Amino acid sequence: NRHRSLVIWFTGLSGSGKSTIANKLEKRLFEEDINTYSLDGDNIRSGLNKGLGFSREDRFENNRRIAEVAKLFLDAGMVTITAFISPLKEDRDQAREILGKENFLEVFVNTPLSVCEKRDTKGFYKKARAGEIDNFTGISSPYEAPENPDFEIKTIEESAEEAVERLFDLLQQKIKF
Ligand code: GGZ
Repeated sequence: NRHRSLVIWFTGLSGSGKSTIANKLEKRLFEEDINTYSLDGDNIRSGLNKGLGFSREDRFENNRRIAEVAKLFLDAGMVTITAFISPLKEDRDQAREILGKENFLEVFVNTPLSVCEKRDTKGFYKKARAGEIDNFTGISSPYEAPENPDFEIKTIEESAEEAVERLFDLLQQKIKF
């Protein structure tokens, strides 16, 4: 079951649903025998990028290294999913440049800040509002929404399952030889 490689670059606020959707997508691709791998905070910020925080410079370096690692996976023939906030247009553009625009699919998980804050699954927003976390995206650090994403998911209008099916349909065309 041969296929092209591709990087599916998710962007969205903390709590927007990136990981949930990325995990379901990974499962869906795996079921179709597509070689896939996900990069996320659990396997990148805890290892390769341990020591990087959330300042402008550290986020830049976090995103740059993620793009470089994704490039290696791309060379290895994988359909690679990245699930990081990647809040700045400049950093996402750099990732697109590193990977080559034909290999890069920007997916905007568009959940309003008010909804992410209301969910507050990890209690981060509450802490950020209380000033207990600095540079928190959406509260005390900017999030620049993509103006022209390759794919957009509005999680208040669409379930994760529906979004994954829609995305999978697009990917089938993108990755077939
Ligand atoms: C944003 C933070 C922060 C600050 C810790 N700002 O909901 P989470 O917990 O699991 O996802 C967030 C994650 C963001 O890391 P990324 O590598 O995706 O960010 S970036 O692309 O901007 O480099 C959140 C947690 O880390 N977290 N402090 N200050 N998110």
